[in-house]
Amino acid sequence: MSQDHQTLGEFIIEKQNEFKYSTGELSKLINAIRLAGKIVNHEVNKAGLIDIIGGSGTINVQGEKQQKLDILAHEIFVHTLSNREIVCGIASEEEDHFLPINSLDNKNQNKYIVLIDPLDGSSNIDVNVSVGTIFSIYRRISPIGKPVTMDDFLQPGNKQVAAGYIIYGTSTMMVYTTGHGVNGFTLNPAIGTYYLSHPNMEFPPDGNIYSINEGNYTHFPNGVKKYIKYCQMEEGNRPYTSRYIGSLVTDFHRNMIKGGIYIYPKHNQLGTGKLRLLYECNPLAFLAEQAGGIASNGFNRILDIQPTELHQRTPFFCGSKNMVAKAEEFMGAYK
Ligand code: AHM
Ligand code: MG
Repeated sequence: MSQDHQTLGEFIIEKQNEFKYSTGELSKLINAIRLAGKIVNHEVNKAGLIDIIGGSGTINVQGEKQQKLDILAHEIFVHTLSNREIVCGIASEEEDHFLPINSLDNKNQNKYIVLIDPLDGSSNIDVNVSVGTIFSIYRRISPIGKPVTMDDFLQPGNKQVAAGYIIYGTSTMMVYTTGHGVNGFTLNPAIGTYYLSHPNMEFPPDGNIYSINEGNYTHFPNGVKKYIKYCQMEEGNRPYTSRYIGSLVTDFHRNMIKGGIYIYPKHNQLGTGKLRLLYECNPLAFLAEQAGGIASNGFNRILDIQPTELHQRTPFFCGSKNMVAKAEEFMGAYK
């Protein structure tokens, strides 16, 4: 990446200046996520060495206890965000309850809360497949000066102020939106700086990739079964090609660049989807819409769902707008 490319730090400052009355709080928060992401990236990159320096539950050569990477990523994000005193609460896929953040000097004065999936797809780490961190930022609705409440976290996705992900892949990227389009930054690991590599990312309106775990076929709703057959039919630009990594951020990222649809439908035996509305679906839905795509539960817009619990799950249909619209058509026709 040449020096002509804008760095993420420069981009954040430039964008902050575009908001007339901005206090810089959101910029600081995104900066903290950028930093935590770099630390997690460093840990993820060492994953293959764990067998050499000591596996989970053992003591490594430095005498430190090894931790599972998803727990470690959770702790890195929570520490980085709470030490910098820029959020009033955090909810993580790795914790049952939300964490109120109160600092002694700055008692509950911060206005943002963060929801985070610290290391999504972590079962892929053992086989050296890309994983990601997903984050979602809201303005609190409870009064400043008081501890945060559950209602601050149970806001519909359409209230998000910012959302994004960090993908720890062949290269590490941070992709985020503050509601003005989607931009992607690639980390130059030699100097620890992210550069704007993917400005104004957009889902192509059509694509030829469908991403779904077809091993669960018998448990899928009829609409999804019929849609899969439609994807496989020879007509126009079909059959589509099937690509499923099983690492949500990675599947989403590829589909956004190439055009495609990701589906994690309701599992008939479980009665729900697998993915979490607050930590996974809402932030990716915000990004998808900002990139000209669609995110739905098969019938309705993800961002309009009123959450009732922190770890709520939902079916998820997300990607290129014409493809998701077609899948929704099948869902409606074969209930
Ligand atoms: P996780 O939060 O426990 O990592 O689970 C989420 C992951 C997603 O990254 C991925 O898309 C999905 O689970 C894969 O699930 P499955 O193995 O059932 O296809
Ligand atoms: Mg997850």
